[in-house]
Amino acid sequence: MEVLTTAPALSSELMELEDRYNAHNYHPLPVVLERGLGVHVWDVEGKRYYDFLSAYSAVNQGHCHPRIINALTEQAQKLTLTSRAFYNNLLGEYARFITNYFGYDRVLPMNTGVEGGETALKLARKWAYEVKGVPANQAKIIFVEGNFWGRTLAAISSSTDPSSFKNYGPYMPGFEIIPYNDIPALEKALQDPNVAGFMVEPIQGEAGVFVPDETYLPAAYQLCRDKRVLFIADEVQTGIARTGKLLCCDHFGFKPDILILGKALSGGVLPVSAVLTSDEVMLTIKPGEHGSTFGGNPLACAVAMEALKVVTDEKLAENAEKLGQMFRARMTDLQQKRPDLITLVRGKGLLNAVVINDTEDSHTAWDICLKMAEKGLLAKPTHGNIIRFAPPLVIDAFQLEVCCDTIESVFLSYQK
Ligand code: IF1
Repeated sequence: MEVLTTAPALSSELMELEDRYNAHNYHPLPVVLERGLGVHVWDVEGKRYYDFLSAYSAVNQGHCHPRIINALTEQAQKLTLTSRAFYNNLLGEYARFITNYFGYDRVLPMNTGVEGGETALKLARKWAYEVKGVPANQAKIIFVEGNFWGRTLAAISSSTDPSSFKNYGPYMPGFEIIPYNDIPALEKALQDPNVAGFMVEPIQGEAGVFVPDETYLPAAYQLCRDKRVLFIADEVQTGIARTGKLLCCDHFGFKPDILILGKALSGGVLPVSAVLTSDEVMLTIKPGEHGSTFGGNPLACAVAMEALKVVTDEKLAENAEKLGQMFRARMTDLQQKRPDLITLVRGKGLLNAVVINDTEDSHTAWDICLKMAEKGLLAKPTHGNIIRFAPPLVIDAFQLEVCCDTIESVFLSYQK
């Protein structure tokens, strides 16, 4: 990993320390952060940045939200973990709260987003065998090209990105991958009576904030209804108000059969994920047939309830909708000033991306992110030539204008 020669001593020293002793499974921007509050983070030299990545949409409520931190610290001094070998006093309250909040019969609490995905797929397979009547070990799951739902062997078995799956084989059987945003392809795949579920991100985050046609998701949902296939929405990144509604699927007026949440479910304070679905699906898993040491721990319950209350109380979805429109208007204006540099702007709510007019392997997007970092704004390219912009949803109009001015100044002065 190259380290900026101009990086201040302490940052350089800490980057080299991580480089020496940590796995090299990431290529971070050369910024060493040590504090965060709201829309801001500070590096070890005390420089302040606007955070336009939000830990991949895990800090929608802003860094270290006081109410969420308070919920964490209060519960942490009472009881953090019992395992599910015993009841605890918060899981029942949390389960009632979150199922009412999203409108589902039941929740299965897990920790990371990918565990949520794995849980959703196990539920879909079990439901297929025990309710739909699919023959043993014949259940199929349909995924779309460009999906990303984590790093486990099952998750990378459904990936079309070599950096996710290369040299990790053999892969999970029973997975079929079809083009995204393509209803005829889904119609064809659902001719197979053994299909248990269709798992899809309403907007593809990692692939580069791909927003499908407005008709795609509702049409896909209807096809699943017609063929008695479970529509599984991976809202780990698009959920929790990120796209201008509580759930991205809310833009299209249907409720997924299985909903997967993670990231901002805890406000970025600790790993909390959840799978929500109906009694018919959820109760196919019997005692001892699935679980996790930390799943449903009282600390996570306390934090997640407060994190969700903050989303409602601070009207974060409404703010994301309004400021997202402002942001895309500013970026579209910028695209017209620099059509040589910006191909297009796309997104929904405060999940947006600027596609750079260069090849995936070019360093243009990276260089632009380095220059934005120098000017106090943190963003990171995804897939080489796409820069994702996703600030915490607590950002206000003034701050957003200031950040758009920063982004504009970097793009207008950038020479390839
Ligand atoms: C990395 C980005 C990647 C997700 C969706 C499930 C998960 C994720 C839609 C799994 C996780 C993270 C993982 C992190 C980078 C980031 C990411 F899209 F957000 F940018 F990689 F694609 N569903 N996304 O986005 O959740 O198990 O990580 O809690 O692995 O590099 P997790």
